[in-house]
Amino acid sequence: MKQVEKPQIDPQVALRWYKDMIYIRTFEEQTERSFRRGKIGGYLHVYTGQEAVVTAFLEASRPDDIMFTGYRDHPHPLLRGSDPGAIMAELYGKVTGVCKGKGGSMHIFDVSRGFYGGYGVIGGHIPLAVGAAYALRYQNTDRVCLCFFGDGAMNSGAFHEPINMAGLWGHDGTCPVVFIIENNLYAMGTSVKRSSAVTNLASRFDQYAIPNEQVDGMDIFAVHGVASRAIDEARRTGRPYAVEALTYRFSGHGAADLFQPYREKTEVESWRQRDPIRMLEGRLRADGHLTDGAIAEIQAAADRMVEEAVKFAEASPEPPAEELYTDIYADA
Ligand SMILES: Cc1ncc(C[n+]2csc(CCOP(=O)(O)OP(=O)(O)O)c2C)c(N)n1
Ligand SMILES: [Mg+2]
Repeated sequence: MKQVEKPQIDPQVALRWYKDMIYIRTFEEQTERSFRRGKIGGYLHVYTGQEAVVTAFLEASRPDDIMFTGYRDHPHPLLRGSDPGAIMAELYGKVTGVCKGKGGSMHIFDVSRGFYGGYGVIGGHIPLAVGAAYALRYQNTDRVCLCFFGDGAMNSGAFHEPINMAGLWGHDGTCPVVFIIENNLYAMGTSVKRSSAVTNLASRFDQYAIPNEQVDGMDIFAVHGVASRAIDEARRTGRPYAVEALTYRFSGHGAADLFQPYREKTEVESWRQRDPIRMLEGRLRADGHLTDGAIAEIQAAADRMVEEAVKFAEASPEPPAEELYTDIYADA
């Protein structure tokens, strides 16, 4: 892996990252509790462990840039400012949800924040993101598209066709998309080693003429450095760029994956030593920018926001039956 420079970041900015990561982890931990209490139905996949990736990429992007991801999709809109109550209500299937309770955990969508979903079909959003990136240039803007996906998605057919087109359109400067591979080592219970002929996933983009690099996905400073470079490059040139973030998920694949027979507890423990939140916390503490008191306050503020979101979701009504017939067809 290429060593990245660690620029001196303004401590106020690093503190904001810290608060953001605490916020999204607290939200995710609450969703797991709500799922176990039967309040959230269907599927639930949380982002715990991977926080540095989305936080750094969103920090490096502009608010008018757009993004797509798979089904670990709660943090993206939350960090772009979507109302946490509306996101929680969506998971609860309530009418006040950001998609009126019809999407659920895997299909969050908030176009007002540039968030184009939230997809349950593995790799299915990659062609959409490539098309959207093309549209951004076609409309003469300098906005870019961020497309997050997992290591498993790279072995789907839906990966190769759009990546080829992105590389091709990139020759003309008409595809400003940044592909963010979140390599958390597993696709459900299957490890990268057991499923990928080439395990340096970034290098696969060489075949499509797309510049690429790997980064330590647990170190937010490193991710932010690479993210800034990749996004600036895509914006400036209109060409795609790929970043493989080496990360890890601390929870099971989904809420039903309790026993995790495909990995050793010691492996999870050793990755927890590199928890992205604790790593940033350690650095901020060592530099004198964070005290025990401040940590407790930040956690309490996140707890309050999430508690409010739960109260709102619980108090909200179910969608009425007529809602089954709305939002089915787009108005031409
Ligand atoms: C087209 C398709 N095939 C299979 C599945 C079943 N499936 C759900 S999650 C998953 C693994 C995806 O792993 P990865 O892309 O690494 O994402 P992660 O869960 O690690 O974030 C699979 C195969 C699916 N949802 N869609
Ligand atoms: Mg994975």
